Amino acid sequence: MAGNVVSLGGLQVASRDTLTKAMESEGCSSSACGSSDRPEDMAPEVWEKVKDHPCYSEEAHHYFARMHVAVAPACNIQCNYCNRKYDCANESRPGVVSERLNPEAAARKVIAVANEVPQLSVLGIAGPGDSAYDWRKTKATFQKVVEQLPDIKLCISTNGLAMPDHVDELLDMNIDHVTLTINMIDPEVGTKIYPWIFYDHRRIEGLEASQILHERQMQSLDMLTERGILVKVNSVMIPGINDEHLLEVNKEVKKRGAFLHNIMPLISDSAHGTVFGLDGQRGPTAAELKKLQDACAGGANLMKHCRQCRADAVGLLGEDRGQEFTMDQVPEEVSYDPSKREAYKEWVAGERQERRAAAEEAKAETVAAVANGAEAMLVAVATKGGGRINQHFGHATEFQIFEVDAEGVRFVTHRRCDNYCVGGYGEEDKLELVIKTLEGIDTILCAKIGDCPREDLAAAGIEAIQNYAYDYIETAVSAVYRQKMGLPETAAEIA
Ligand code: CLF
Ligand code: SF4
Repeated sequence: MAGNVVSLGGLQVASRDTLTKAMESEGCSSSACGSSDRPEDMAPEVWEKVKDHPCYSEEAHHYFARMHVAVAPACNIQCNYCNRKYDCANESRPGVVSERLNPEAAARKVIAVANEVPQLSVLGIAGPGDSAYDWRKTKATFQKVVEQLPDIKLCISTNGLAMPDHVDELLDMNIDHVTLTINMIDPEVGTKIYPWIFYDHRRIEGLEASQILHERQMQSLDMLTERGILVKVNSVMIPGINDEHLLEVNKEVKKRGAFLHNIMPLISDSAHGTVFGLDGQRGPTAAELKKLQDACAGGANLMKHCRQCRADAVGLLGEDRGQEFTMDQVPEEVSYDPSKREAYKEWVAGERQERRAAAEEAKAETVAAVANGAEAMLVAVATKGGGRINQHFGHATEFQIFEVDAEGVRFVTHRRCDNYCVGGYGEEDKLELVIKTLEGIDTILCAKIGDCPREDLAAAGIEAIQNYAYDYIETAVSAVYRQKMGLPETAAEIA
């Protein structure tokens, strides 16, 4: 690496400020989160494992990217929300098909991405079937990748049925992160989700299938946590089937040492051809999901920044650069050049300190200013990553939602919407969709917005503000809140 010079997609930059600007222009489309996951909240060895993992650390997902390679097509169970034509819906957006790869091609692709995407820190295998059942391919892929890229974190997602057979190999391979999909701890509930499993060389149906699956999932969780492997539990929230039951799941996985619990909404569509889709089983509303998440307070820590990505996703969470790296674009011969990733890591180390300090300051100022009590407010933010307000309103495909009140500023969720701005001009119907998506939101912070959409938003009761362009999110949210609530705005006024 030559000094601090970094090239992001061909753009040469030389300092942290310049690199910040580079992220702004290079499409680091991430999003913001705010719950507590700072180094002081956990043991140093755990922080070491999560600090650069975009799914395990909300803070890290501002800065770091994951990529998935779809190398594991076989699966040993049937979920009613899955159609085998598509990818494993346990950790992928349902109805999406990925480019299936053999381990050799996958390793080439990973190296090509590492050369171009400096934010890359994690390689995950999340399908298209089950990574632990199709273990031979999963393992071969990881082995080939670490030969060239020893510092990449390895991560798998599995339904857990085959996991106990491979836990010790995970340790040998330095795999620190495993996602288990656990939708029930009561096999009776499981019968409504899983029609059959394939286990011990036979197909098993009904209650027995769910009983075995449950036992193996609990065994997996225990074995992994006993060995210090960080387990994230994914649960698909299915209204009327396991929605209330997930509270019990949350308590149980906490008891057994899960690091995070990610409650994902069922995405159900008859076009996907799944049992649930064809039966008209609906997914939860945003309000139902939030209610369940709120009810889980005090249980296992919740992940709220999941994007239900594809089994071949590439990039920061919330962006998908997979189409830039299809195999026809990956060279036959590729060798790893560490310079971009190393320079980027160096930059992030300083930048995240600054951002953390800014967020702490914003929190302290908000808490001090609001001591006399004030209502909570929801603020939507358009961001491309780095914890800053750095996206044009018209380019946002999702908004980060922050809540601010007497407790400070915190990320609560994200809301997806279609891309309002197509080819540089706005489309009225898409703006209507954005307005609908932002129901209940008082203010939007973005880097820039045109007069027309600003007026339409105002007519819907939403104020769009661009004065805080490129500021840290928490700092800006706190300032807007104090302004709107008529609270002291400067440290001197607060004192
Ligand atoms: Fe992939 Fe999953 Fe590893 Fe992340 S995704 S295998 S833990 S590297 Fe992340 Fe994507 Fe949500 Fe998964 S946002 S679907 S939680
Ligand atoms: Fe589909 Fe994944 Fe369930 Fe297997 S584990 S049936 S691939 S959703």
